[in-house]
Amino acid sequence: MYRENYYHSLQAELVEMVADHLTPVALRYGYTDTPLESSVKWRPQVLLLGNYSSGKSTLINELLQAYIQDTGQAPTDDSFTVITHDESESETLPIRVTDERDGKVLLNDQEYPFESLKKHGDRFASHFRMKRVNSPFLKNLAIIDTPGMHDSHAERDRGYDYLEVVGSFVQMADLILILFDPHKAGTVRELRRSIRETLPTRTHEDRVRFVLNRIDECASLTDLLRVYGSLCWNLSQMTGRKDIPMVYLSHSPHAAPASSTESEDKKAYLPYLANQREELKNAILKAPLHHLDHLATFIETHGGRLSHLLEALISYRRKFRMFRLKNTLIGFIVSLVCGGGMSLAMLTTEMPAQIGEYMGAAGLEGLVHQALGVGGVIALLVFILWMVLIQGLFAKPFRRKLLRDIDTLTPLENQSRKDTWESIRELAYKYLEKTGGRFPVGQTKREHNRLLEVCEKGSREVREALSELSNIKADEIEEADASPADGETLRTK
Ligand SMILES: Nc1nc2c(ncn2[C@@H]2O[C@H](COP(=O)(O)OP(=O)(O)OP(=O)(O)O)[C@@H](O)[C@H]2O)c(=O)[nH]1
Ligand SMILES: [Mg+2]
Repeated sequence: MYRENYYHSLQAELVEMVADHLTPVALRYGYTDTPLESSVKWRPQVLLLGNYSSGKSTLINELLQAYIQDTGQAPTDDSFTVITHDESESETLPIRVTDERDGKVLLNDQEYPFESLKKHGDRFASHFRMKRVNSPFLKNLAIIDTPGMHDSHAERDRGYDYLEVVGSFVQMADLILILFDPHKAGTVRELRRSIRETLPTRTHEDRVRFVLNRIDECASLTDLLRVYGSLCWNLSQMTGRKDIPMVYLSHSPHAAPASSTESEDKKAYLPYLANQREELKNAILKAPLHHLDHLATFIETHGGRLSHLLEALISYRRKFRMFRLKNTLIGFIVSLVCGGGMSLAMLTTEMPAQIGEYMGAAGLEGLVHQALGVGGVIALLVFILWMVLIQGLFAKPFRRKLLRDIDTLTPLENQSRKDTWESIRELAYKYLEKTGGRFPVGQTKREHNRLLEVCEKGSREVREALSELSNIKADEIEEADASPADGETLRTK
């Protein structure tokens, strides 16, 4: 209970951190259209991806201990189904689907984090749904079943951009299981593209688990090793990693057809591998911890990007201020030269004639004053003219040049700076173009300082709280049944 309370309190504070410090900045500078916290405020999500008939739905039914998702050898399901807990229904009743909601409702309900998926259109909405189930397994997490991936499908067949949709779910998910089966161990085109193009850009490796499912269908241990080797080779091609990722070997004892004694003998290896299904279940049950980790990374990533964006905007204004300062100085010198030139011209043309008329010292002094006065007025006029016309005339090409060389606004000394800049470069350009570079820079500086503070101090303390949480053992659960007071979990807010 203590652990659970600690978890919920930490999650609430992280979401609050996003809502209070990141979202207002993100909305103001066009970084997002919807509040950032809307995609992370919900419960932990486990996403199941894989080729068709790899056993995704069978695994879900096994976890929930009820037939919730349809299964079958042919491609069975072409929907994204969110399966979540129904707290209102007693868990003592038989496990079943207690409530179903269609995509249109889900995409418009603020309670859920799917608002940002509206961009995928109506065809996607009609392939999106939610099932609420009274299974205790779902108490702290939601599972998302997805349409199996194919070789034959082109994007237009589905009516929506499948890879984009998968990308959006991948971004939201706290744990992603990718299932393969021995018949198509990493050879399905859509799955290859998802792993190659979608996963690396939208998530972190530690949130992805690879599963070779249906291993009971390998004819022998040799066959299994051959399939495993070929899957690892395909994975290394898709992920670009040299090391072999951990692959769970799993099968569903309930789904396997009754086999003949001869093939049973060949599969004598199976009992040694059966426990990996258990490990898989345990990994899924740890999704809440991944969720907190995901939230912390979410804050670091988006906070880092936003502060980089603000830094570039402030640098733009600094460069422009330097330009104006230089230009003002030049204008000042030019007006001094003009005024001085005028005074000199007056003195040199008037003085010889006046001296010829034997002017007195007072007359000479008056002439000098007059020349200086006229020179001063001329200097002032030239300066005003310079500031109003010439400054404006030079400012436009300077602003255009700054936008053209937008990469010079920020130092890109390492790969991580290059990556964050790449993700907000376009945004910085659009914002500067839209505002013409005129925005309240004082406010931007304050926001930038606050973001740095939240991201650096906040993320350090979040990590500390996370490691504290993972150290709380199950047997301590009962010891302290008290929730930490609000604001105690994290010191920074
Ligand atoms: N032998 C064996 N059969 C399995 C196993 N897991 C699932 N199956 C069978 O494989 C078929 C496909 O399983 P599903 O769970 O429907 O697969 P899916 O990945 O959900 O397929 P789509 O919804 O079409 O993407 C079903 O007939 C299952 O009974 C397994 O571990 N071993
Ligand atoms: Mg299915």
